[in-house]
Amino acid sequence: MTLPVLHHCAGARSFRCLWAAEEAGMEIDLRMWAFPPRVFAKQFKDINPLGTIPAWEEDGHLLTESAAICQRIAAGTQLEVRPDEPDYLPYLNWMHRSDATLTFPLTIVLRYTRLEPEERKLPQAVEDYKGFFMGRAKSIEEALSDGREWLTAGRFTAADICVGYAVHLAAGFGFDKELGPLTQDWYARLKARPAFVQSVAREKGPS
Ligand SMILES: N[C@@H](CCC(=O)N[C@@H](CS)C(=O)NCC(=O)O)C(=O)O
Repeated sequence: MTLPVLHHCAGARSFRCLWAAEEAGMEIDLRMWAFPPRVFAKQFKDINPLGTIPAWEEDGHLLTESAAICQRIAAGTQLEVRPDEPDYLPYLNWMHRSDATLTFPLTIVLRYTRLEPEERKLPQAVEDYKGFFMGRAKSIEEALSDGREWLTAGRFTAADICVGYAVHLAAGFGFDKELGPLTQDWYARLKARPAFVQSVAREKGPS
């Protein structure tokens, strides 16, 4: 049997997929690349012409959207919220919000703090897009304000993984400390999950 292949860079959005696979107990063929592969491994474009991470190969198909890959991994497990469940629609919305609305502003922060050379750094863009993220992240605090432990369906799902990664990325810039208390507690619960810890260890590789 050929395992699905996950192309991953440590800390990149593909972490969602690695973590989801660990949570689901799904065996994958993990291939690590230096970030960004567009620069460090030109041959990566032969796998994913977009040059982006993640890339997921399965049954002759290529998936390049981290949330879609998580949705695929979650299918048939407790990580998915099925269409016949009451929280199916909020689940879908969180899955898409996780990248399009929450991760996007952080990529501007990442680019103009860490990836560009000194002369191309843009403090104004960093401040503005941090503001975008912080404003949009209030939706997480609001969702948790009724005492719920996880975002949807009364259990941990792929929505927690996908949105959790955005908060994890924000934490890399120290923004987590400025998030609401419920969001901070939820993020602490996410980081304490054995599959999260295992995924961090796995992306680091054998020590
Ligand atoms: N919407 C896509 C975005 C993929 C994406 O832009 N990935 C980033 C890494 S987190 C990337 O590959 N950036 C490097 C580049 O564009 O060269 C997803 O959710 O997977």
